[in-house]
Amino acid sequence: MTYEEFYGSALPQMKQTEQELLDKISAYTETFEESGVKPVVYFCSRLKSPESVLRKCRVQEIEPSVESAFENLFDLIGIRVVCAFASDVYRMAEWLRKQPDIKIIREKDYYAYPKPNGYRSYHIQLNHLTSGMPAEIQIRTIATDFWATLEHQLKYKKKIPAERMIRDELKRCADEIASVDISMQTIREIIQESLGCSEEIPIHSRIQVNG
Ligand code: 0O2
Repeated sequence: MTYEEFYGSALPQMKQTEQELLDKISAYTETFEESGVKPVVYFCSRLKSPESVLRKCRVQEIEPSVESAFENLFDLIGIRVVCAFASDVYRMAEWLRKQPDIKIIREKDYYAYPKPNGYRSYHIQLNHLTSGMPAEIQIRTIATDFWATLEHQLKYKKKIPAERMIRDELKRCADEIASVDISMQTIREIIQESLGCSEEIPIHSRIQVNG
């Protein structure tokens, strides 16, 4: 099924909302240009594929239709922002909360409180007030994005006998990566302190390595 067939007349507005959110994030990154700091390494977006919507409807045991998807799912429009350091993730979330054309519906801090499989990311579900459309922004560090991208490729593979061992290994990798992420953040803070500028957002206390 094509996107046009599934989303019908809602598709142009979805694309416009997606673009407006991308433009906002682009404007955010530009505010740092003069300082030479690059808190956002890259960002991207996607409209949820019809197959993925129907799969999620099945999992959530809701009617598998576009109407029900718009009522129940917030990530039909999805933006992913990949940041350099952990503190950049929280700074970005704080900035989003201040935006007048966005109403935050729900925040899920899988960065500080990872999923049991080791997944770490900060999810913000919002309503774009100009279009009235829901969207989800996922914010993570480049380190946790590396893990999530590879794990996403692996998790839809067919069931295999060593599944348990692979799950444990992936979790171990996620925790090692999280540990490196914290070390990189610490190095950054030491450098900043020695230069006389410190982070405004204390994050160490919020992050669990072994979630
Ligand atoms: P796609 O691109 O949609 O086809 P949310 O309700 O969104 O805050 P929740 O409750 O975990 O988070 O929902 P869900 O549906 O499990 O996940 C939504 C999206 O979050 C996923 O989209 C992924 O992008 C990401 N995600 C959540 N959990 C994991 C995970 O364990 N591993 C990875 N790699 N990504 C995850 P879809 O549906 O996978 O893809």
